[in-house]
Amino acid sequence: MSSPKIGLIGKPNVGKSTIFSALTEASAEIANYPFTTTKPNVGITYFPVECPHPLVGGECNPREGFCDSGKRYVPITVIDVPGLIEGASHGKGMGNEFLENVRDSDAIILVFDASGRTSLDGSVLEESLDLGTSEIAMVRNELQAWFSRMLGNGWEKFSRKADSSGQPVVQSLQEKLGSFGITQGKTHLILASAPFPAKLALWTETDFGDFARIAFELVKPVILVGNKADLVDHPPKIGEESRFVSADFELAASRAKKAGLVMDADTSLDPVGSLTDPQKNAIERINSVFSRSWVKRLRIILAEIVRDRLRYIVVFPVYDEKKWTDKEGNVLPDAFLMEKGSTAEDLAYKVHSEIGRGFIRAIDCRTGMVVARDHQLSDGDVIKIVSKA
Ligand SMILES: Nc1nc2c(ncn2[C@@H]2O[C@H](COP(=O)(O)OP(=O)(O)OP(=O)(O)O)[C@@H](O)[C@H]2O)c(=O)[nH]1
Ligand SMILES: [Mg+2]
Repeated sequence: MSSPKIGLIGKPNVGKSTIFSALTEASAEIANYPFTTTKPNVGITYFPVECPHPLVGGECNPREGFCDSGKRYVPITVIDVPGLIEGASHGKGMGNEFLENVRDSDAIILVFDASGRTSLDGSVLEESLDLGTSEIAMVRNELQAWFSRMLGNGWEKFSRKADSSGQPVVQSLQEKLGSFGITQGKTHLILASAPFPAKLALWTETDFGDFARIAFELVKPVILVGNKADLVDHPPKIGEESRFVSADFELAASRAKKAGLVMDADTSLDPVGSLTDPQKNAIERINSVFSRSWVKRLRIILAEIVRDRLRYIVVFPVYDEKKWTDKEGNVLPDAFLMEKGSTAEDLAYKVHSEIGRGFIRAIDCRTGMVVARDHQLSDGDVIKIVSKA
């Protein structure tokens, strides 16, 4: 099953790999110089949702992720991309290749340095410079320029064929956009947001650029995260919505939790048992950063991305509508994150394209009611699909 994907991008040395390591169990190389990461790191983080298993008694048997104290932890893939510099979209610093790794990301976290202690190419600065706005603009430009170039690649031949085929523009564009994880519905949304020429052969660089800009606004959200908040007393002003974190301290917190030294609540760490003085001091320092009103925890940001920006709900497909199991008797084996507004038929296709094609009806297992293919799913639904397949 393909889990949602979130890509981490930003200039070198801002702490992308530190965020990656704090979010996932994977270890990535972290160091205080640019281009530490030379190959993308891919790892899994988990998003907690309410598990409905108490309603059928016993435990559940997740195929992916796990269940703990009534919370089902649904996997999300995180991709840590090597640092991007100006010109990356044209291949500078291998940027082109790196950006390929976020091609089908559902959302992108643009990490910038909130402390202003790294230059645009990632070298460490002696004094703090207010670079937030320019580094965000640089990374965003590179991302959009890369997407726009990918879109425009081989356009002449593509557009000639598409225009003469007589099929709707959305459908033709799908050939190009499918690999970016952009569905037809989303393409519609982008096309409706600006006056794109009806004939594809008339599209120019400006149209590719507009399409890319709108794509990253509407369907592949870019979330700004300012890191190294521990190094400054106030958040920098960057003139648009942003969240601030301290990945170093997040990583320390996740290690302390793993070592059983603390319980990790939303804003603070509570020591467990008796700790040494250095351990107590370290926890105090971490708590003093996490308690700042403008500093956010990574997992809260993750929840905001999944719930508010991607607008995902969780749906549990099952085979047996009474026992909520698959054919082998596993209770609630799957938990899918799907966009709000998804239908019973969308779920059928997500389970398997054959199941989707053979869709007959679905059953809402919580109520026992039969629902039609265009029935919109709700958060926490347990659904049986009846299919010819
Ligand atoms: N003070 C402070 N330092 C941090 C924080 N996060 C990361 N760092 C430090 O910043 C340096 C770069 O961190 P990395 O995670 O390797 O940065 P990166 O963005 O992955 O860098 P590249 O792979 O070179 O693009 C390391 O020395 C980290 O320890 C933070 O929240 N606070
Ligand atoms: Mg790195």
